[in-house]
Amino acid sequence: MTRKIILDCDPGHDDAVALLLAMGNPNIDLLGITTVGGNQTLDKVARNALVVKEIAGHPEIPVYAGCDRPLVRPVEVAEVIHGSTGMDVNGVELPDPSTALADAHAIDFIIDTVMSHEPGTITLVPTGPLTNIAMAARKEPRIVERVKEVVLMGGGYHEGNWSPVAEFNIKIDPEAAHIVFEEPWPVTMVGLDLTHQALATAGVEAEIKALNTPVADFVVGLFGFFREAYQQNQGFTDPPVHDPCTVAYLIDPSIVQTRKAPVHVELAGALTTGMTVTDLREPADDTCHTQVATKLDHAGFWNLVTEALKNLA
Ligand SMILES: [Ca+2]
Repeated sequence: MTRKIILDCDPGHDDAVALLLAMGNPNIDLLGITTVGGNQTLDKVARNALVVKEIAGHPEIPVYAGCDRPLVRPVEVAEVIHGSTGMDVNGVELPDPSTALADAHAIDFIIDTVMSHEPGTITLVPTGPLTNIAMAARKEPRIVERVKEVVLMGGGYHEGNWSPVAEFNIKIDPEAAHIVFEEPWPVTMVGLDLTHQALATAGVEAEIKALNTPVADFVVGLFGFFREAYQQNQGFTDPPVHDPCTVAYLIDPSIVQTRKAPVHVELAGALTTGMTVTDLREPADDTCHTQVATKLDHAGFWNLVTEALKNLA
């Protein structure tokens, strides 16, 4: 069954891989790409999205720019992880995009798409701060009951990366995350507990390199920069490639195990602002509309990514 999705992202090395997986897998219908200020400023991540679809050979997919800052808090970018462009690569020259941004705001594209399709057919896949999604839900509240589900990369029930207990996407716009988690649509939190299992090991990289295509070279270049950044800043040997885990879950849910649990975002913590406080006490109440990703099938995940890259070649 083909899944119609909107990928709301801030590319971003792992966002780029999520986009490639979505464009290269036949079971995903990527209706549009919306961008949000996050890993880098909005102008940079929006341009990066244009570059990724160019490399993927899918210039027809529209890219919409969205919010350039969090709802309440000041702009904060992750330059130490993603570089000055937001998508720095090692050893590859990136093309200039031949397409321009679509002439509408990301929030309006999200609303118009959800309202013009049958209820329960559109899945939102945010892999950046949740600013656009929260704003869309506030501007047109009827999208909440029409969206099939929200499958987001962000948060974590035991792990943090932008603070001891908070993940970047949630930490920099916790008010937006609060809105998204509190609305009654089904939400799957693909957090750090899961994505830290999605390591781009030397073996994974060798397999992708062996594809010997421009798309594969791009991904190897992404991994090169990302690996060094994670070694220098986060104490990892291999970089965790967070964002495509969301798309992989939609393609094949057996690759990402989940469990139902209430999640609430801390907004007023002295030490814990942006924490996704997850109640893992069993059983979850029947009204619980949130679940968290727990365990990744590493081989199955990377197999999906590699197959998608083959399809894009
Ligand atoms: Ca991202």
